[in-house]
Amino acid sequence: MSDCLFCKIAAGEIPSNKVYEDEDFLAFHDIRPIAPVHFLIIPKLHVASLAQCGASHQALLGRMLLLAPQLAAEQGMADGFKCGINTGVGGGQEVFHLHLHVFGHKA
Ligand code: DGP
Repeated sequence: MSDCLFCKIAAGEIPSNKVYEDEDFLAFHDIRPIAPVHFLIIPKLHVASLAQCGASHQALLGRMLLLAPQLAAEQGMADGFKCGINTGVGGGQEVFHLHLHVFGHKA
């Protein structure tokens, strides 16, 4: 989507502090961290929010979730981490491109 901030980050049109990238996902540090380590995992496919996901997104969601422990460990959160998906205006979502917050402290 041409006017989506995270699509522009995924396309490299807006710079980000990258944590991980593959064909389908990008992870980058949050610009307003709420913990010493705080990054976002996004699918490159534009999906506005978790509420817009259906059965066709099942594999995408599974792969996105499974990236969290892998990347958290790589970022030094050996003791554990928190995850969140803010969903919809009422859920505090500000950027309407699906993203998984992963945050915590280095062990
Ligand atoms: P939310 O939609 O409320 O789940 O959170 C969106 C998050 O995205 C928020 O924690 C701040 C982060 N964010 C917003 N704009 C940018 C940006 O341009 N670059 C980066 N790295 N993070 C951003």
